[in-house]
Amino acid sequence: MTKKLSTADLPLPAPRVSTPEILASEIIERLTYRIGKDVIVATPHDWLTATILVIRDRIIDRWMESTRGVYETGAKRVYYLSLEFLIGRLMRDAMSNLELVDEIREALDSLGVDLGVIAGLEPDAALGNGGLGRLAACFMESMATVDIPAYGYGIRYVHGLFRQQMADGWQVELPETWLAHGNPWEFERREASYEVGFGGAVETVNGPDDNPRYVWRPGERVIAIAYDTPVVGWKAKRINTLRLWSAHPIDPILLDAFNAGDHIGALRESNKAESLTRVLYPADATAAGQELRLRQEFFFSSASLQDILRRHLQQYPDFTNLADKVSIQLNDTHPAVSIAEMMRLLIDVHGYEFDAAWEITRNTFSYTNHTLLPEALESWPVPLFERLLPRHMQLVYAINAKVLVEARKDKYFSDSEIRHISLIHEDGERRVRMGNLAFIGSHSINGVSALHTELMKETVFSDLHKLYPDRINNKTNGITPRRWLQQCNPGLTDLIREAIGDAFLDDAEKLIALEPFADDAGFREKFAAVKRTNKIALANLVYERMGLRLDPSALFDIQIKRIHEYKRQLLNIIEAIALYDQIRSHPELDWVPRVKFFAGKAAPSYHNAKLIIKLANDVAKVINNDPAVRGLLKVVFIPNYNVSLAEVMVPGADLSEQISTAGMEASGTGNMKFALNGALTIGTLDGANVEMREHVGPENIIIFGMTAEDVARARAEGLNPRATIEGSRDLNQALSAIASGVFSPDDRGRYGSLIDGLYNHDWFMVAADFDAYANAQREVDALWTDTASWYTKAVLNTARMGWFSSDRTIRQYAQDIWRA
Ligand code: B1N
Repeated sequence: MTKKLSTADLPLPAPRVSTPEILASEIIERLTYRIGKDVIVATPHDWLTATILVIRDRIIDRWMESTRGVYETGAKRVYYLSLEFLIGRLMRDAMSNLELVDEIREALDSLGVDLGVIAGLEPDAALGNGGLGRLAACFMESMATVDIPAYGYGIRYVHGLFRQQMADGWQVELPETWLAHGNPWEFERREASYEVGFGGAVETVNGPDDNPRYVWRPGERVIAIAYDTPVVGWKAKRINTLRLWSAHPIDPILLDAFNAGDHIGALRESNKAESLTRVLYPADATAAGQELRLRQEFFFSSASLQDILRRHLQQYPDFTNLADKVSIQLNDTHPAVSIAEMMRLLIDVHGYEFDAAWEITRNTFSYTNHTLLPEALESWPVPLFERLLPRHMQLVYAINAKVLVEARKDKYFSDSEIRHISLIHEDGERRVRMGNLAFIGSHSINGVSALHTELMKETVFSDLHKLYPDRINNKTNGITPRRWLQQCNPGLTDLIREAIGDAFLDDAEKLIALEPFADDAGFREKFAAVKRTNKIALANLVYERMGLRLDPSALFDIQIKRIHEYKRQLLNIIEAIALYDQIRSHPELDWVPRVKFFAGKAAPSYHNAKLIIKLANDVAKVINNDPAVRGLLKVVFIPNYNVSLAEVMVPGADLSEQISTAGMEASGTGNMKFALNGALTIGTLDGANVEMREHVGPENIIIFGMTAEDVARARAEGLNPRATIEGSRDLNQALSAIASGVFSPDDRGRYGSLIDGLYNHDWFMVAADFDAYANAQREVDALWTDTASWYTKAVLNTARMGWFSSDRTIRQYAQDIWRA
């Protein structure tokens, strides 16, 4: 028998010292004893792994301290449930937040290893599609930074977002294999494993006649195994945990089948279980309606909730205080089935009555909505939901009954209002509405920018908002300034430190002290020099990857984000063509040299998005090779956009394109990254652009085009895009060129349908906004020519963007929603 020891009795490991000499000797130690390699035969990858292991050891002590601290103080824990975490690389983030970058670089230098080279070998953890997943990653870092005990819960996909390759300008998707060399950041926790069921039936067990109890007997079961990754906050004040679930079979091999000679059949169960967490759905801002997706959602929701409840019971006798000790934030509706699973666990497993369970559930959960696009609102066919989750289906009906009776009897809601509030969509095929479930089961529902939150109240959730007027609130998104300024732009960071000291590193809003430097010509020149260095780095990347030479003194104009019609890459490309025509017709004018950069992935099944990528490449080929352009305009589509590429492109931008159809981009977060790094924004009054204008000042951002209200009105009244096109010479000419095959001589009809869409309905207001956009671009040209005034604005953007730190966002969640 071993005696139970408290940590006070235990000898703790000696704190690690981090001089370059000690770090170097530890790296050799890891290389030898963990990896089993001699220095002479070590590959760059071995050096990377050895270095990560040394950094990791410096995280672990504080990680355990952080976890211990929560137990001892009884502090509230926040759980962030997200089907996506778009993390990118971790090594530089960890080194930088531990403040060890210089020491490690020196240690590696002494071993003849280049930190930059091995850092470039670390694969991106691309467990997300775009903004929603990247927001989850920024939030994890900020929760550690502002000292909130938090756990992220998600799925450990074997294959993250696909790798994008170009084949003759078309997107081709290849599997992504971030785990190929192992993952030194994660810890497998075999002891933290749970059963998750699917299918089967619900049995009634004896209870009093008026209160029967139910148990779910699933027909299939899989095991969820936890993998933990430490999340280091700024200066390593706190280390939180990202816990990702992997699915495994209960019986890896069906012995009966195996022994009967059916060797493949014996693995069927195993393959089925493991396929659950094999791949991330590549859908951004669209609902992925397949059964496997619902299985993924329930799998990680159930495992996470079982884990959360188990942890609670280690500390408290029951769940009456759950909402005081636990907040669960749902990142969109992807984990919304958690609400039904919480009810099942409380009622069926822990014996709570329905009303008590409902009270606990609603007080514990909160929900963030990230989009109003109808195609992104998740709903599941009732027969599918019922077959996969029969007990949850019962609970959804029970919750619905409770809410609809309340709406009808107490609040006299009309039939139409009741129809909108119901958890079951009834027009045509009956479906379970996950947004309504998330709303009804939460005490807080937030949007991600001021405009988006107002539109939520007026559109998708107007009736629910009327029923529960106190629930909707706004939490404007943010970005972590560690990754998106300090780490990706060390040159600018050093320049700012020289000017205003280090306070902004702890509090991004202190960047405001930079304001007076906007008028200091000497400072502006240094700012411009840093920008130029970053542009050269980006130009070098383009040359190395694509063999294309770019002039770093040209205006670098960048649009990077998922390819989606509402984001209007097409508007940008059409404007490039119009500019191309003008440059050729007016060689006598002083055109501003410009490079238009694009990067981004299209959902593999999104036909028009893939066509837009091909068009960008077709247009690039023509413009870049036309001698009449005299190098004044280049168009570049950089393949395989990911977090690491963004970290090079964002610091190298002069102009940031944020040109979505107003009312359609919930917030955007790329917009914030560019402005923080001193790019000017050309954008619509959409998402967080609206608040950026308020912060940086309307004279320091270029806003154009229709407002959300204009768009709503135009759609309601119907508009005449053909007349608009015919009324705009430049637009008309550019569209005719595309439609007639000027850019696709090998297939002249390639873009016929894309352009027809503009003539026929122009749903995204590309034609409607074209002239305003083109005029705004010429305004940008004029500004660029006045270098002093350009950089005054650029500096003011950096100085005034501190509010968009995700630390601010997280503090607001903590104060208003989590009360943590
Ligand atoms: O979430 C970001 C916002 O900044 C963007 O404006 C918004 O478009 C993005 C289904 C989504 N909304 N919805 C998704 C992602 C994956 C999926 O399967 C929907 N992504 C957003 C952060 O708030």
